[in-house]
Amino acid sequence: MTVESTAARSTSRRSGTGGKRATKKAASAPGDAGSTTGTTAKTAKRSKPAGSKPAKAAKTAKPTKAAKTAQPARTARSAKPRAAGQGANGSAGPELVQLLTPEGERVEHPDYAIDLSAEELRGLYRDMVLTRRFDSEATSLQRQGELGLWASLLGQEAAQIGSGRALRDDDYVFPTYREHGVAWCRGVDPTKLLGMFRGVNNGGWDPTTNNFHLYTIVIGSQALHATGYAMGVSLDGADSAVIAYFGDGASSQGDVAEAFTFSAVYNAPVVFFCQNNQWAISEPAERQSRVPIYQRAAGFGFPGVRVDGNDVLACLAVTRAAVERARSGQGPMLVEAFTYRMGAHTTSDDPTRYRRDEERAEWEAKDPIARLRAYLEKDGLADDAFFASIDEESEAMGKHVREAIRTMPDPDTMAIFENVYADGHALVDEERAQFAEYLASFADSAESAGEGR
Ligand SMILES: Cc1ncc(C[n+]2csc(CCOP(=O)(O)OP(=O)(O)O)c2C)c(N)n1
Ligand SMILES: [Mg+2]
Repeated sequence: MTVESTAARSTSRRSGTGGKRATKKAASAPGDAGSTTGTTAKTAKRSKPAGSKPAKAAKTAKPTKAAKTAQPARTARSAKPRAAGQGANGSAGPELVQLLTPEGERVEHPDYAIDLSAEELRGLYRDMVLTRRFDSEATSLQRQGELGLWASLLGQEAAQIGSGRALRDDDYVFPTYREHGVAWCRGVDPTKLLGMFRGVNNGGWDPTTNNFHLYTIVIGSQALHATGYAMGVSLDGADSAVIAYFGDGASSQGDVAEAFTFSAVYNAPVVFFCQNNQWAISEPAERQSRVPIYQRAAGFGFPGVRVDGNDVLACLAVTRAAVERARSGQGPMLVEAFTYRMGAHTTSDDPTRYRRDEERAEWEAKDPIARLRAYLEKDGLADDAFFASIDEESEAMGKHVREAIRTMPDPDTMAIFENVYADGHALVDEERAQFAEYLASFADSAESAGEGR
């Protein structure tokens, strides 16, 4: 019995046979501030009360000969760190919210119910397949020299589509640089995501059109932007929710801790959606936190929950509950989507330098798309014609992306000096003039080279 295939309290069920919508349980399900869906309170050890007699200090004991001659022990850390890669496949724990097992079996969770029509389920499948196709096309385009860099989301489709489809149009999203699936759900033209990675613009879309902010490279900073925005939403008296995406590595950033503090204190309607893909480039997640990331929320005074990030239904149900909670004035919530980055960090990274090959193979068995497909097939929710039509659409998507990148206009070279200051700046003007002069010097040499021929 694996953790991934069994939620201890879950029972098998077919889709459409009942179950309240997750949102109805939102008020109580995700827990009151300070609680988690896990069982941490029971396991927390009490520290000694202040003033109690300290244990004999180690320094009073005479050192043994062996101790004197031994190399200094690696005792600086309270717990021995595991080697990089170990633990990346670590157990997600019994607290993992799951509604679809890796084998495609539908299971129930007492706090997070969801009841989707066959059409909605097929829609989620389509979203994930097209997102993956777009992503793999972009990786290929980088290899062909069309993009400077690409950050693949391979393996994280369920976390992004599930959470993205839980949002309303008036909600606002603050992504990292990897949220291509969320962008798809927001209706951002996928080809617009490529501009920054090609180096021809600083973003490529208007964030106000789809309430999808520009990609953010400064790790964790968007958690603060989201919190400030959510505080503004509250002040406006609106009932929109805000969602901030970030990774396991970002959870160590001060910005994220500050965002947690401010959002809790101001009861801001923000959902923190952490995709724990188990790696921050070459640093494994166990080097970011000694407790599961979702449990950190309790210390800030709001609930956290760990969801199977490769289960699109669970991600949808949990995020729906979290955004409904935020809209109804109950403040922030942390969702930790336990998933895996099947590809490299970016196309500049070589993961074979720091992680085991078997790891990826183990996670391929939990593939988010394969598991939804297995469920659709087993339960007769989609037929061959449907899957064939998605394959066709996927091919068309690939073609569209390739054509778009090859016809993407290069920016004016001098555009780099635009949009630095709203009202201009003397120093930027000086640099612009110097650069123009520098470029002009090439024109002279090109002319003289031509004369000499
Ligand atoms: C403030 C800051 N520090 C360092 C970096 C370099 N950097 C880029 S991605 C990354 C790792 C992020 O890992 P994680 O938050 O887990 O997100 P993932 O890429 O795994 O989705 C780092 C350290 C950065 N962009 N910004
Ligand atoms: Mg990560």
